[in-house]
Amino acid sequence: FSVPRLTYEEKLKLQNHPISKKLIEIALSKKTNLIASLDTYKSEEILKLADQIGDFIVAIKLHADIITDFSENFVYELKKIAAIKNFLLFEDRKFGDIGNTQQMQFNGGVYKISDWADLVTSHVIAGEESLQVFGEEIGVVTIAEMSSKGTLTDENYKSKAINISSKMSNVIGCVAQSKLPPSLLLFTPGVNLTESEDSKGQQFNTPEKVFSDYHTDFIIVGRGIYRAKNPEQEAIRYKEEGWKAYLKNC
Ligand code: S5P
Repeated sequence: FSVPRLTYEEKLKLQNHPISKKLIEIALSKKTNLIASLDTYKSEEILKLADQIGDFIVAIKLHADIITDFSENFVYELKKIAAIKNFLLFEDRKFGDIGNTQQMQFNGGVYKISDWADLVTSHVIAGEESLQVFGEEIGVVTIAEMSSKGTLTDENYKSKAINISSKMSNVIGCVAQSKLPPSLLLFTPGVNLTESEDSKGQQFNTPEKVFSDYHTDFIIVGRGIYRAKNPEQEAIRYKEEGWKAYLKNC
């Protein structure tokens, strides 16, 4: 897409969904475009990290099914920290089934995602109607393109996923590794300041690269923060690098 880079203020005017508005408002007020992916096993560890890094992020992304001791109390405590520190909760469920099954996975089971998540990820593999089941309150972020080596999300898949995403009023943006139409927010994982890959197919870029080349809106950082000796210090570093890269490229 040969579109000019928009500022967050300009992007805010294009948003119709309360969650996308909220995300951009948080970004502007805290001067951060960082989403921390806290992919750790223990709820206590996630709560501790959330408290340490909450001031420097727009959202915490979780994989609820990684957590060994997931509980209603954990959700309660995490929501408390999110309210105090002003960030959103993003469940990276990557739904990928027919609408009826996705609806049950979204509302039921152990995690009751619809009770607490502000945002969820979903594949678009099952087509447009499968996304309707998430309703209008949650911000849906579709997976248009993956960061890993050999992913099947080629240009054809990606453009179809983007087309569907643009049509759906509950979809606020996409996970991708390239530019999107300006009405969709771009979330880019695979961001790391020191590593270029892992041993399991992940490919990393720097914040500068994803802002200059992809015009991303939000960087998603996992191991770069939660695996660091000092996660708070690294969250500050990614926050500053991400904001600097945004200002330089807008
Ligand atoms: O294409 C993708 C999509 C996602 S949501 N590539 C990804 O890496 N992710 C997620 O982002 C992945 O599931 C993980 O939670 C996070 C990246 O973590 P990191 O440790 O590699 O930074």
